[in-house]
Amino acid sequence: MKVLVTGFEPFGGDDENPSYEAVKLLPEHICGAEIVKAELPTAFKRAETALRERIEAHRPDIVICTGVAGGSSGTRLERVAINLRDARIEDNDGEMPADEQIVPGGPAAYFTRLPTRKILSALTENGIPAALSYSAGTYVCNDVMYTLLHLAETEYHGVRGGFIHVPYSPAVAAKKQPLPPSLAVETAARALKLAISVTVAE
Ligand code: PCA
Repeated sequence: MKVLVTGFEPFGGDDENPSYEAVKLLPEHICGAEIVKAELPTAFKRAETALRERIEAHRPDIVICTGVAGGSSGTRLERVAINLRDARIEDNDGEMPADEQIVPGGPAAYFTRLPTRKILSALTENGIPAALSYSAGTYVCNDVMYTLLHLAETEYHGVRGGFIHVPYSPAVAAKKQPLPPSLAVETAARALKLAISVTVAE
C-alpha cells in the first residue's frame, strides 16, 4: 500500500509552513505502507497541477493533504470541500480569485474519504487536541481537498483521501500578536502518523 502525504510551502509572509514541517518528520513506512511526501505550492493553479502530477506518478492508495489553519487550537479533520475559490489574500503567484468555482459545473461539495471520526478518537485517546471540521475554508487548502476528491470521483477510482489542518507551530505563532494558539510540529506529525495508521488499518 502506498500513501501520498502532502504539506504546503510557506505563504502570507510566514517563514515556515508547519504542515510540511510535520510531513517531513514522518517515517518512510507506517503500518507497512510506503509513505511518499510532497510539498505543494501555495498557489491555486500550481497546487492543483502538482497534486495531479504526484497522484499520476505514484498511484497512491491513500492521499492525505495537510495545510496550516492559523488560529486553530488543534488539528482539524476536514469533512467537506466546497466548489468555491474565494481568497482573502493573494496566493504565492499573486492570484486572488473571488466567487469562482473550482470545477465549473461540478458538484457543490465532496465529503472526505477518510474515516475522520475514527481518526478523531485515535488522536484524542493519545492526548492530541483534535476536532471534526465542516469547513476547510475557501483558499488553497479547500481547493486542493476538492480537487483531490474530484479526481478520486472521476479518474482515480478507489483512492481514499482527505484533508487535515494543523495549527501554527510555536515558531510561527511566536512572531504574531495577538498571540495565536500553536502546536509543536512533533505533535502535529504524531497526529498525521495516527491518521495514516487508522486509514491504512480500515
Ligand atoms: N493553509 C492555507 C493554504 C496553504 C496552507 O497551508 C489554507 O488553509 O487554505
